Amino acid sequence: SGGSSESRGALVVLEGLDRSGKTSQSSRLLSYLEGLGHSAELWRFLDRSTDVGQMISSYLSNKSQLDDHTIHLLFSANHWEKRSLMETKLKIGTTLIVNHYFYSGVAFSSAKGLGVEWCKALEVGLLAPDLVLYLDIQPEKATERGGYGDERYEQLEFQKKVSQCYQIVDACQPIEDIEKQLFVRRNVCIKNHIKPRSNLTIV
Ligand code: 2DT
Repeated sequence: SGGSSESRGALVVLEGLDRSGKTSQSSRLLSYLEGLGHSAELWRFLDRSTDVGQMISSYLSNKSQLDDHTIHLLFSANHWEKRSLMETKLKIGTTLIVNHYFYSGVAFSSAKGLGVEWCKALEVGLLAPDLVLYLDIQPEKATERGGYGDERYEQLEFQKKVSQCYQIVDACQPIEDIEKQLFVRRNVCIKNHIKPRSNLTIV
């Protein structure tokens, strides 16, 4: 809905485990785009600037306990509360480079045993990315990179589960099965310039 395809910014998402290099790569991508004269911003989820973000932050740093469904709902709320600003920025031509989005929501929560469909359902209606870059790293390798902090999710055993929950699609399956698994399908153009080919779409 809305936003002319010529002028809008692109929604680019970087996904991957902790210490997979999202922050380094996203800031390089930002400089690159700015160097080309694009208007671009770096975002991240969780977004700690809101009340909801603060609740999640305190959960992650073990200052509060929350039921797994509850924390999933909060992460989802954190995506939803940023939706309209995200849409506004994209429509005025700003490209958003976002570290973690609902793919993480689904991967981290389903790694705890929540149903994938239940997790996904809450994200339906959010803006679909134009491009998702998944930085693939073995969880063991990631720990060697300067180690984790003390946040709740920064533990090897848990990260291993999460890495299995990110849905990397096996392209050798029957075509209908692959289609079912592709969470978001988009035509993407990222060469010298990021130029979305279509209007904003919705998950
Ligand atoms: P940092 O933003 O500090 O990397 O930590 N996560 C993220 C979820 O469990 N669900 C979500 O929906 C999102 C966006 C991934 C955020 C941590 O929270 C996890 C890392």
